[in-house]
Amino acid sequence: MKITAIKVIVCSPGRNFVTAKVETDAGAHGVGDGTLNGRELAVAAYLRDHVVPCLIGRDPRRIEDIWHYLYRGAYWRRGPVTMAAIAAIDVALWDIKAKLAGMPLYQLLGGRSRDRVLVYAHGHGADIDEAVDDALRLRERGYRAIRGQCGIPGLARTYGVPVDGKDYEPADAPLPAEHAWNTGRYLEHVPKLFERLRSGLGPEVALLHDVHHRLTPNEAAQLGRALEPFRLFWMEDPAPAENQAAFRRIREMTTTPIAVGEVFNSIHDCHQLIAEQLIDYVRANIGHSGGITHMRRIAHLAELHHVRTGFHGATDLSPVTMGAALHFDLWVPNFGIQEHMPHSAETDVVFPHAYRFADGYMTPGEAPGHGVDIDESLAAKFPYRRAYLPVNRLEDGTLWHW
Ligand code: CS2
Ligand code: MG
Repeated sequence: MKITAIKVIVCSPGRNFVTAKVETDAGAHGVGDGTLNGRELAVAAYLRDHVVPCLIGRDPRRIEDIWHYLYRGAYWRRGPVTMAAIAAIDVALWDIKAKLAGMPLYQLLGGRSRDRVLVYAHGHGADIDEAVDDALRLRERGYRAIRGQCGIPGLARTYGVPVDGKDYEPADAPLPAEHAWNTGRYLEHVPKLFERLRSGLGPEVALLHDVHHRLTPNEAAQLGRALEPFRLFWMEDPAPAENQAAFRRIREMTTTPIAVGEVFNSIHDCHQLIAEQLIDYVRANIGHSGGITHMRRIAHLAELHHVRTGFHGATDLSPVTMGAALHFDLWVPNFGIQEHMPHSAETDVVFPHAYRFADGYMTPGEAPGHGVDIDESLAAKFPYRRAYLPVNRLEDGTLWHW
């Protein structure tokens, strides 16, 4: 059996996506997601120029060998562009293998460990009242886990809070917009939001919050302590994690659970965080961390140290990553939760998929493979547009973490 062609498709049905479609002489094709928000064309070029020519004629069933061929063979290991490109190929190959076996992917991984996948939704508002109303609406729609974000008085824009009826975090500016950040105001306000969310939603709803890397370890420890009375499911990305040992400070000071890892692309980015049990949830995901083959290693390492998965599932990961993630979530023994941020209607039609949401949970469907495809002719109607997320500056002009 041979790989006969690999198409690299870049489209923008609401936001940009990079998709690899691997074709074989056995009839079955597979689809993988290589989207890297704001750097999409770098992954597309990496795939087209450096990966596709090396794979034509190879046996698509040799997933492990192809993974190492692309990882070790590049000589230049790791990095978000390389690992997103490897993920796109890896997920497409798992899709093919499961289709050839006539099984949904979760069966090939080892079968179901659970019946359905708990997901969390994004609740937000310009102020606390709006955020609480939004969370109550999500609860009515069935969600049992809700992330809370709200505007901070004195700051024109805050991460996770959409304005002007736009989609959340649109990444729509042809050059990055600049926002202002003030840590003191943020630390003062967020505990008030969670006091209201906990009293408004009751004790059962799981509450989450994303700090988006903006605090120092000591400030993160302060926030974690202030949030303890509201029993969060997790506090996400409380500080930048390039320095993994820095999380010891946060860990020692607070019992609020910690989730980190949406910007990670390799097991080495989280090895110390996991091995020292400095976090509770690892957010590395299939699309950015080398596909199913590599994510399986991260999950197994995490299992040894009581760390559970909490896949990043923002809409800058395509429905292909969502489909593959839900199969993985249904199987992986140390599953924690899955982020669910519904895609736009245009994205959903370009990527027909078998997964479904009901009653606060998702299921990947029973279609052979990962159950997500791309409609190429429809995708061609949505050409790439350059689009960036914003950056942050402190009020004195210093560039900060966004
Ligand atoms: C976020 C992401 O979903 C999340 O938790 O942190 O929306 C993140 O900002 C984007 O994926 C960046 O591309
Ligand atoms: Mg996040």
